[in-house]
Amino acid sequence: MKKIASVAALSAIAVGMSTAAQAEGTLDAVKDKGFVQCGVSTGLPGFSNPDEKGNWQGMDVDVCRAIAAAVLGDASKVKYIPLTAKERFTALQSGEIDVLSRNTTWTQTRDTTLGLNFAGVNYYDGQGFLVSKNLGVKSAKELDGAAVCIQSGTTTELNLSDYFKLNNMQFDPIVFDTSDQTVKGFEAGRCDVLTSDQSQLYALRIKLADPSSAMVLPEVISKEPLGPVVRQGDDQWFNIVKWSLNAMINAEELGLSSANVDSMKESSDNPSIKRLIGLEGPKGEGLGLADDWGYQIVKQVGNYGEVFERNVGAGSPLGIERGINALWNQGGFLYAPPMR
Ligand SMILES: N[C@@H](CCC(=O)N[C@@H](CS)C(=O)NCC(=O)O)C(=O)O
Repeated sequence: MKKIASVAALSAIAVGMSTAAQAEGTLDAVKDKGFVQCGVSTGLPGFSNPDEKGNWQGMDVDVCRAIAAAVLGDASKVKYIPLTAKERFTALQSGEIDVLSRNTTWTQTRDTTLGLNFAGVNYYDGQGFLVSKNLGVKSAKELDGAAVCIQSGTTTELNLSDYFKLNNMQFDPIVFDTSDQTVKGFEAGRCDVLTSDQSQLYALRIKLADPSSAMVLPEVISKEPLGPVVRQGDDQWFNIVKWSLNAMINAEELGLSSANVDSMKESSDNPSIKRLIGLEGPKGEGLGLADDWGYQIVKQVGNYGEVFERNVGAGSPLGIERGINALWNQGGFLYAPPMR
């Protein structure tokens, strides 16, 4: 009952809000202020995390940067707003941010009852478990009675209780608000297990004082398609976010990268490439953007593969394989509609 009330309250905020962004449309509001306000996590390596100099980096950050490159011609024109899992949807509903790009799972409830729309998937994830090697556990099925460190306001919380119920097991939830607190709780021995999206387990593991003391169990207990979210009722902005992501995925499929986009612009005869960088085809008109919006994304941010490699792939401390996040024609799920 309590949950239903809180969802209703959030929807009421969504329906009742009248922010500047809403009145004039998010695109115009972003152009007027000169930057995109992007809701990110409070710090999650590989996805949205500030480096030593305070520069935000990660897969989700690169979605924000791509939108800024497409809309303003400058990927650096982003203001990052760190949000906990609990705060994130209200921040979007109230107009405090223009887009939420924060390892957020696309679910039916979130897509339909919060006044929000998911614009695509930038990382296919699934929930897993991290345990201390000392525990001597090899499978999640051996976790009956475990104390589990978990973050509030997440799908993780809901999946955990489904999984334990389905397997006739008990657990003791130890709930935190941020991932930093969750890792600290795990390290301090407040729980036997930490559960979250698998990608994040790798990210959190490298935050441990001794990463080799912990291991990720083999079970993946849920589907967590993560992607950027916008407010309902602003289709132009929804399209911009959706096609910024599609442009990165299509660029990889076409072999177009930040390194070769200039030479391709000079010499490529491939009509798909010419359309993506705005020399031919639909260009920017339908989106309300400059014709070179796709070129700016590829030049300044890169294609999806480049974004993946530098943030979470082999070239990063996380070292995650492409797996299901490979392109559709390379054994993965990534499939962007054609740009024509
Ligand atoms: N994908 C899940 C989980 C998202 C989530 O917030 N996970 C935590 C677990 S590590 C996190 O990212 N925390 C980052 C933070 O505290 O800002 C969801 O959308 O509910």
